[in-house]
Amino acid sequence: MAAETQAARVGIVCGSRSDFPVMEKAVEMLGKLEVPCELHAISAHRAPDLLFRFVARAEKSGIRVIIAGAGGAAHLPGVIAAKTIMPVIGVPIPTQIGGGLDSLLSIVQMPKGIPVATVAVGGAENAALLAAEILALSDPALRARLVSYREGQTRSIEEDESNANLRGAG
Ligand code: RP5
Repeated sequence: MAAETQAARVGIVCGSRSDFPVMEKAVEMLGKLEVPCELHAISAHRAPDLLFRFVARAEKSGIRVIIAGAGGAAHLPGVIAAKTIMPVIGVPIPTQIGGGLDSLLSIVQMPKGIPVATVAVGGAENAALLAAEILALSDPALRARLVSYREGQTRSIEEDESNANLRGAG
């Protein structure tokens, strides 16, 4: 499923359509930052050839970072990372086991040699922000949008009514 019509710079893959509610948060965040992306559901164990085709195509297209979400014995991010030099960010999907502890450990405990940068369980927004930060290293306009995003979130906390008595305090 293409989330944008412009050439994608971030490829988002998850193991099942049941992961979409989590991974769509990454699509939304990248949209806010004006980073084109595309979202796919490709199981690493049920459709490995299709997954490899996706990675090979991503290598040749404008995709520069991959976000991969999976639940349970979550091998998808590691398998993708094994097939590409592009940075891969793993999103552990919440499950019935310890709220997603199985997914978290499966993704974060990559054996040496093939890294996967892992965010919190369900942390698709942070995966998108990290992907944008990687792209921003060579994109000053995107860097400026990230700075503005951070300023906005700081401002919304400072302006929260619960902090009214701290305004102007040294
Ligand atoms: C993993 O198994 C997927 O990433 C998903 O989180 C989990 C369950 O998949 P479905 O049974 O919903 O297709 O491969």
